[in-house]
Amino acid sequence: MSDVTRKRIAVLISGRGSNLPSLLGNELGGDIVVIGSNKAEAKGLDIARDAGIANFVISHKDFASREAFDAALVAALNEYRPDLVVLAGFMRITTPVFTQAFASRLINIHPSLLPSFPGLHTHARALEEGVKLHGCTVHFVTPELDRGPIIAQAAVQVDDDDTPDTLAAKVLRQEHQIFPYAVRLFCEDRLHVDGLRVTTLPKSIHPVIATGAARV
Ligand code: NHR
Ligand code: GAR
Repeated sequence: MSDVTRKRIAVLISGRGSNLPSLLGNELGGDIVVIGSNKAEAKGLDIARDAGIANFVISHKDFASREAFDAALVAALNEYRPDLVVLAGFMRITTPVFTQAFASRLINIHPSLLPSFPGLHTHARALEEGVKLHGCTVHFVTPELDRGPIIAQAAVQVDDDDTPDTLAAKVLRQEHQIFPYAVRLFCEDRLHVDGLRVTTLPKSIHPVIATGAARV
């Protein structure tokens, strides 16, 4: 894909950044131009530094309201002109100040099979509820928490001896498969959203190639 069509991707994290290696190590049809965190101690920032990717920290603790924090985050991200903003283990609930700024170009990975288990502590809750299948979801972010249109999901089996930690590890392996896949579909302009339903358009011939072929 030519540089003109490659998307500029911004990623937000809060912790280890366990999804970053899979995003950095797969062809996304776009480039990660910046990685931001709301926590200065986030280990994922080291991954950004090691990869030579621009990075920033904006601590939510420095702001009096969620809206003020979100406005600062929007301003910081906009400096990098992102086509897509990816929440990859970002742990702050955002307000409409944030979701409207990046509407239709904001996605999140959530560690459950949504709409089951929105919010936090998903693995412990899945075990408590006794579900036999658990998993992860990549979805567009809307103002309503963990309720946006679903792009991709993967399921794992819950075994009798699973603990929240073993389940989290199993789910993470799936996250590393579906997250780059979903980002790539977005970057290739192949996602069509109709209400809560996302359908995947077939890979189209690049317009430049199509024009060239027509001239032959
Ligand atoms: N913002 C909106 N508007 N909509 C979504 O769907 C969002 C979002 C922001 C983050 C990620 C989400 C997840 O995948 C996400 C989706 C944080 C919390 C939370 O309760 C819940 C869900 C998600 C992220 N955070 C606490 C808060 O008060 C702080 C917890 C902490 O710092 O550890 O913001 O799970
Ligand atoms: C992943 O399981 C991701 O789905 C989840 O955090 C893990 C990554 O965290 N995201 C959320 O729970 C969002 N609220 P890490 O970056 O610390 O490895």
